[in-house]
Amino acid sequence: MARLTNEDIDFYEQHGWLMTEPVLPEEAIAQTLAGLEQHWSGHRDHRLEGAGTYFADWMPGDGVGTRNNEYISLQNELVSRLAWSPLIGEIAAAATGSETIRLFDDQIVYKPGGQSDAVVGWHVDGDYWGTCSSQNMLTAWVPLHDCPAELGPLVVLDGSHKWSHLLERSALSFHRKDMEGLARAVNELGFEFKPVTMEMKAGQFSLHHCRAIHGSYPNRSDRARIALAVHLQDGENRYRAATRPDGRPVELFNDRICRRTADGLPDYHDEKVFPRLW
Ligand SMILES: O=C(O)CCC(=O)C(=O)O
Ligand SMILES: [Fe+2]
Repeated sequence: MARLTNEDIDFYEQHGWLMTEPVLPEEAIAQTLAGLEQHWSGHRDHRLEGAGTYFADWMPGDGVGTRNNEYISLQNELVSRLAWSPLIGEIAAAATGSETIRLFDDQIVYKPGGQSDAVVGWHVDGDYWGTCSSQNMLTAWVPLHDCPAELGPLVVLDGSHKWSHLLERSALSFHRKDMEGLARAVNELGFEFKPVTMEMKAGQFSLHHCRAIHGSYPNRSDRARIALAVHLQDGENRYRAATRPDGRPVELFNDRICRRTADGLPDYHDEKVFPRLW
């Protein structure tokens, strides 16, 4: 299904997520894994200043927990081939009804086997993108191997893109460990708490809407669970100034490294930082 059917597009609109057929070539996945090994052995095709300070960049020696490497496609060309693939862009464009799709940023989430409590806490990607004008951004979640439930694949709360804004925001974070408390809060608001597990074969990927609540459970298997999350902007997205609850301005790492528009604002169409997939 390089292109989505109208049913797929309606499904995405109603549920806030979808899973593709196996469409990504084995070779692209193997190259991404090779790119990761290069990265973890210290190789950089392009060096990004600020690793570890402005963005997560797990390196050997940083501990045995979940590994998180952000902005990896800007640094490693093998990873960028998959992360920037027109195929992901075409499917994201069809789902969002946008003519263009650009990278916003990306990350590897590597969960070693044998975890008992290392979760990715429930969160909404859009909450990390306060400076984005669009409410139509999305993420492609790409497992780099077959990913049955025991490996702790991505879990999306069905339909939550329609009501996540009604929840107390502070209850949600990538780094929060309490997976159970949210069900109560959702039910109290009168919505159904319906987790959907993105169990997929290598070559498949899922999309989730930027307002969809998602997270993942521990990897209880004896193998690593490795996924590439490609965060994407639709054609409408622009920079807009935003402030945190404490009044400080929101500044994303993207804002530090991209060029400026004529009026001096971060340009989210800068091809060097936000390559166009579609
Ligand atoms: O890989 C995971 O478990 C979490 C990924 C995630 O938060 C995302 O794809 O937006
Ligand atoms: Fe996420």
